[in-house]
Amino acid sequence: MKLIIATPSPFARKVRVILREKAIHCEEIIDVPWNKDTITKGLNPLGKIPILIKDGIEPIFDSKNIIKYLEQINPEPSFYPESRSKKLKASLLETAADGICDAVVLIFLEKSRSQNLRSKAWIDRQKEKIYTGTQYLSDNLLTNKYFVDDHFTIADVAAFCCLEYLDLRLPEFDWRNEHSNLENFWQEHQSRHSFLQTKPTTQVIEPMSE
Ligand SMILES: N[C@@H](CCC(=O)N[C@@H](CS)C(=O)NCC(=O)O)C(=O)O
Repeated sequence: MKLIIATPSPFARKVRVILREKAIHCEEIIDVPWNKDTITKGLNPLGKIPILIKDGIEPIFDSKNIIKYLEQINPEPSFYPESRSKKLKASLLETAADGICDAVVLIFLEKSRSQNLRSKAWIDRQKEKIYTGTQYLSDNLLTNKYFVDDHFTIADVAAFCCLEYLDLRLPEFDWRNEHSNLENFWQEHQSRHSFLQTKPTTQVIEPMSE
């Protein structure tokens, strides 16, 4: 089994964390999906990572689909709660954390365009999503150790990956100071092996043609 990743990607990181937590061996292949020679072509019609490649089945793209598949082939430990309402809560939190990351990616790309083409209104629109999304995470965590129930779920994985992605790409947003409960959550989980082994790092990407 192979997983195509990019080293900064919070979406790939969610999958990488789950692989480690479930002790599933999987080779990780590093790609730069923004570059012309990306290996995503022919594997994901959307040209995005992460993509899981396994003999005998078609490539699985999108982190949520990959994690669902990993849950099927290796159910323990499970990252989605049993109860319908808690499962929904965990999924909503995952989507909020992913959505924050989507907005961060859009700002990063906008800032990589030449100065005269950048839209401040567009950047501000994405920042608003980041702030309201982070507020949502904070409001749902309260002073708990885990987002849902008393278990480590996909919500915790997605939120943690999201927060460290903010550190990497939007360090000017001081979420630790704004939301002390998220900072406590980060402190609580930051020494987990699956997180330490998958810390995000930047990649050099080709300049985009205007
Ligand atoms: N919803 C997707 C998002 C994946 C995504 O946005 N990946 C980015 C890297 S962080 C990508 O490959 N972008 C390349 C592109 O949009 O061309 C998931 O959860 O897997």
